[in-house]
Formats: sequence, structure tokens, C-alpha cells
Amino acid sequence: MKLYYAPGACSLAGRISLHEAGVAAEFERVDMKTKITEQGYDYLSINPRGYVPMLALDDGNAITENIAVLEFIADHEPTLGPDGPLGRTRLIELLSWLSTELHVAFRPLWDSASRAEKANALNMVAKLLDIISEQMREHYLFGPRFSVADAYLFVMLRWAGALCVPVSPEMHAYFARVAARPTVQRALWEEGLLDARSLIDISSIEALK
Ligand SMILES: N[C@@H](CCC(=O)N[C@@H](CS)C(=O)NCC(=O)O)C(=O)O
Repeated sequence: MKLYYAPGACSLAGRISLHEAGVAAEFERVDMKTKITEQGYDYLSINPRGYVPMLALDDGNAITENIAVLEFIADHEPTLGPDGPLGRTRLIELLSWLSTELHVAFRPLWDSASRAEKANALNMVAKLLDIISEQMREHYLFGPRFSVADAYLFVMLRWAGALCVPVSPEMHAYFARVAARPTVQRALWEEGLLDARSLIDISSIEALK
């Protein structure tokens, strides 16, 4: 299978999760500005929505949307999701919250929103991170075991770090714990991000200059 990605984007959660699952995959970078892949293909002809991640399966099927990609990986490797009769439901519940509440809250920070809208977005991100911090159980979101949801939250904590969003000491400790996982180190290395673990390229965010 092949994961279409952009360095440090939400697709990083898929890469980490594939490594956690022990799945051998290919990775093809997409230039988010030109929508050209590193092999020179027009990404919009591969995925008309233009977003990463997209997971292309060997049988010709393709999975888009982070929730579906991460759920697919957890389906392949169930230890990457919570146990119990409601395990799958709890995973989808949390991935949905991460995607539709937290991820979406970052959007104004990447686009041409006004300074006031960006300030509101930063406050919202901080508030949502506080909420998830209070829900943290033991080491990870679902308890002692790492899940695909942790991979997704880790990616967004990197963004939050770059944007100087204040987070709780528990969140700092959680971030360090996830960052230290060999699969996460490997994924960051592969995307050229290891030297700037808590930073993303914010040079393009005009309002933050
Ligand atoms: N609804 C999509 C959104 C994914 C998304 O926002 N991806 C960003 C990177 S984190 C992207 O591809 N942005 C490209 C663009 O905005 O042109 C999902 O959940 O997978």
C-alpha cells in the first residue's frame, strides 16, 4: 500500500500508525501548493479532494479521510485501538472529535483569516487541548496502550507547539512520551522533521510573522 502525505501534516498520523502496525508501506510526498506528487503526478487526478492523507491499497481501492485511514490501520492491528465491546465505537468517537473539533480548529491558522480570527482560533485550540488533557487516561488517550488516536493527537500537538499554544504540564509529558516512541522517531526522521520535533514550518503563516 502507499500513503500519500505532506511532511508534518495530519498524514503523519497514518505513517506513525503504519509503523506501529508493522505494515510495510510506500510513501509518496505531495506538494500541497502545486498538488504534484514527488513522482510527478497530478495529485488531483489521484485524489480529487486534494487532501492528504490518502491510502492507496494494493487491490486498487483508496481510502481518504484521516478517520477512515486510521480506523483501517487499527482494524488491521487491533492493539492500536481500545479493547472491549465498545472499543471500536470509542475509537471512532475519539477520532471524530480529534478531526471535526480539534483539527478543524486549526484551519483559520493556516488560511487567510484575519488576525482576530486567528487569535480566536488559538484560544479555541488551547481550550480543546485542555479538554483532551483532562480526559487523558494513564499514559495514552485510552490508557496504558498507544492507539492511532494518539498518533493523530501527537501531530496536532506539534502544530500547537509551533504556534506557542499553552498546554498543560500533563500534555507536555504526554507529547514527550509519544515523541520518544521508536516508530514516531522513525516517522519524523523519514519526513525530515526530527531536528525540529516540536516545530513545523510556520514561515508561510503571514499573521504569525
Ligand atoms: N477531511 C480531511 C482533511 C485533511 C486535511 O485537512 N489535510 C490537510 C493537511 S493536514 C491538507 O491536505 N491540506 C491541503 C490543502 O489544504 O490544500 C481528513 O480528515 O483527512
